[in-house]
Amino acid sequence: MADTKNRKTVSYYPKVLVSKDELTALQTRRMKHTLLRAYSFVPYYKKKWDDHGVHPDDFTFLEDIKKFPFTTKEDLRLNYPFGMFANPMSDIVRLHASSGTTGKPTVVGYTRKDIDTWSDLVARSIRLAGGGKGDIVHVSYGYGLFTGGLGAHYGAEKLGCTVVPASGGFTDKQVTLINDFKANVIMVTPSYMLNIIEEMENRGIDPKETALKVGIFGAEPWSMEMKRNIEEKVGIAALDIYGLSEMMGPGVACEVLEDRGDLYVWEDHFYPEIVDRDTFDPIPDGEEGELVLTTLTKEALPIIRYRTKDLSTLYEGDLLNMRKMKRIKARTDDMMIIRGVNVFPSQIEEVLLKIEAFSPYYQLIISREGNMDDLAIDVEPELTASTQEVQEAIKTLVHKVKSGIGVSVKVNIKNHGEVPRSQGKAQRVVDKRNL
Ligand code: DLL
Repeated sequence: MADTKNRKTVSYYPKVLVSKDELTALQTRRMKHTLLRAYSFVPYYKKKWDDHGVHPDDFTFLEDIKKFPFTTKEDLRLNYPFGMFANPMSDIVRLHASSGTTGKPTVVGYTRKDIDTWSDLVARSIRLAGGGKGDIVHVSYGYGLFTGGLGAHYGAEKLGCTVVPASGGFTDKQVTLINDFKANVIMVTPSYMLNIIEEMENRGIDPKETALKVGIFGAEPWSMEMKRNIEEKVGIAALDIYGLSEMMGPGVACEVLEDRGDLYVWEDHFYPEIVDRDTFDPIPDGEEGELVLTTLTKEALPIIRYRTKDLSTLYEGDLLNMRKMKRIKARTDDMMIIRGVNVFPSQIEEVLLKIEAFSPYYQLIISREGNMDDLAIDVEPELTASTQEVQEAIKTLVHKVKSGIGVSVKVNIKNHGEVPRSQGKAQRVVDKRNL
C-alpha cells in the first residue's frame, strides 16, 4: 500500500513517509504509553476510568480506544488551572490559554519536549505547504496566550526561515513590513488577511506585486470561496492549517501543496476519530461528524478522545499514508437554527462571496420577532459597484440563500468600513436574541 503512494515528491520530509503498517504500530505504541501516563499521573483520568470500568490494560489495538470515555472542554475547566497536567510544574516551560468567552479559560501546558514536538510539526506543516529555509515568514497570528503566534513562530524558526513576529493589529504597519521586508510566506487568520489586503489596496499597493507566494491560514472556518478570493487578489497559494490549543495549537493538520484540497492529519502525533454529532457513536471514514482527537506524544497534557466540536470527515489521501480530514465546515456550536432550518455561517459565506458586487466583509445578525428567529446579513458593497448592481446583488443573495440553504434572509447594506474588521478570529455571528 505504502509503495503505491507518491514517495518522491515529499521526500524532503521523510518522517511523513511511513507505511500504513509502520504508522499503525507507532500509533498503537504511543497510544498505550499515553494511556498509561494519563492513568498514572492525572488523578482525574484515573477516577473517571475507574468509574467507567476501563483500564489502560484494556487497550491492545487502536480500536480499543473506543472503550475510553471522551474528554471535553468542561473537563479542562473543572480542573482549572493545572489539574490535568501529567508533569510537576517544574517540568512545565510554557502555558497558553483559550480566551474563555464562557466562564474560566482553559489552560494548557507544555514541557520542553512538547515545545520541540510542536515546533517540528509546525515546521513540517510550513514545509509541506510550500515554505522553506530562506523564506521570510510574516506571522500575523496574535502572540500571547493564543497559540497561533508563538506556535507559528517556533515552527518557522525551526525550519530555518526568517521570522517577522508581527502579531495582530496595527494593520498599516503590517503592510509596510510585508512590503519592505519582502515576506514570501504569511501566516494569519483568513479574515485578518482580508483586512491586510484592504489596507494594501487603500495605500495603492497591488497585493500581487508583493513577494508573497504562500499563505498559511487557519484558526477559524473559511469557505472555499474565501480561499479563491484571497488567492486571486494576492496571487498566492492559500493553504489551510488546523489546530486547537487543547491538542497543542496550530499544526495538528495541514494542507499539502502537492496534494491540494483538505488537510493531512499528522497522525503520528494525533489519533483522529469521527463520531456522530448527536449520539457520539463512532462513525466510519467517509462520513461527516464531530472530530475527536487523542494526543499520542504530548507529555504535559495528554488528552484522550477530546471532543473538538469541529465538523469534518476523515478519508485516505493520495500522497501520504496519514489520513486526510475535510476542511472544517463549522463548529457544532456555530450552527444557527433559523425557523427550523440548520444553517452554518460558512454556507452563507460561500454564496455571498460569489457575488461580485459584494465585498467579503459581512456579519450575520440573528434577532427574534415574537417567537420567530430572523437572520439578516450585514454586508458592504464593493466600492466599484453601481447602485443598480447592488440592488441586483441583494436579490441574487436573497434568492440563492433561500433556494440553496432554505432560509429567508434580510440584507442590510452597510457603508464602507461599517462592518467590523477582524483583528484575529472574526466574529461572524451577532446574536441579538438575548440582548
Ligand atoms: O485556533 C490554533 C490555531 C492557530 C490553528 C493558528 C491554526 C492557526 P484555539 O484558539 O484553541 O486554537 O481554537 C481552536 O479554532 O477547534 C476550530 O474550531 C478552529 N480552527 C482552528 N483551525 C481551523 C481551520 C487555534 N483551519 C478552534 N479551519 C478549533 C477551521 C479552525 N477552523
